[in-house]
Amino acid sequence: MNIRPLGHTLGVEITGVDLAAPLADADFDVIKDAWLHHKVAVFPGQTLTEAALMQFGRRFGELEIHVRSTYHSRENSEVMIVSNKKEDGRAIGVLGDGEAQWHIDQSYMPQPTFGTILFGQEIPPEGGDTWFADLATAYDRLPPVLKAKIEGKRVVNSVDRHNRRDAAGRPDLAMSAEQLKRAPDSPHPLVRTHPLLGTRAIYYSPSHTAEVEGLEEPDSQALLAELLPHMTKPDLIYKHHWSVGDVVMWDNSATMHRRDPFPGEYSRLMKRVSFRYPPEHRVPV
Ligand SMILES: O=C(O)CCC(=O)C(=O)O
Ligand SMILES: [Fe+2]
Repeated sequence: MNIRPLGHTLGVEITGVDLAAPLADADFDVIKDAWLHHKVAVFPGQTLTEAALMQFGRRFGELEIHVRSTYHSRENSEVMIVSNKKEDGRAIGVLGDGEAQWHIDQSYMPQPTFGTILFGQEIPPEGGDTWFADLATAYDRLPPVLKAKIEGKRVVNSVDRHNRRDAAGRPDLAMSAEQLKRAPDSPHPLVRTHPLLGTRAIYYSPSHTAEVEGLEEPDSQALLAELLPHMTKPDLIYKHHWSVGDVVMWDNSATMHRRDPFPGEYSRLMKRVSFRYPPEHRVPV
């Protein structure tokens, strides 16, 4: 295996490994360690069936069944389709060809997801880049006054409010009452401690964080607006330009991500699994 850092503070490229083949424990440990310490890991040139993708994901933890069940793969409910492709006039995947704004995956769940693994199966020639921001380094670098201001604060994350706000003309975002029951408004700490590393990171998901608890609405929005520029400084970003066969995985305890739009005449097809924290670490602290 060859391991090469990609960004200033986050991102690592790992080559010389076939993720579809059974991974020796020692190789898996090297991969997990590199991923955790660099927050985003990129594995170019992979060929993965859904079964192989699930098998790789399961090495890290129990696979999550995404609440947006409309976009589960037809073969495996653990696999989510992220795509603009249509079959019989119906979207087979979530997100279409539009922008996906900054967010932390499933931060709106009572027990958010740990890592997300995305496999690029069909990639447009332009657009659709995925940007990652390092929220642990962002936290470390906050001005002391702002750090003190957010210490001990909690936020409410709400996919329902996100859907209502952003779903105009986006039928892919709509969720049923049944799905919303699994994803009720969820309070979480605004600064979280990484369950395995002990490091701290800002835990603000711009798409999903509706308010800071205990603050009047204008103060709540002002605090979140004050934080955001510290989370998106250019040297905290790794931007991934996709090639077919790329596997990219990220740690939702220490990063957020967004995706560029791409021209709708091209097809983009990604297969996605995500995995849960160990049982004792499922609720962020
Ligand atoms: O389409 C992408 O590149 C990212 C999609 C995304 O946000 C996700 O899979 O969680
Ligand atoms: Fe995401």
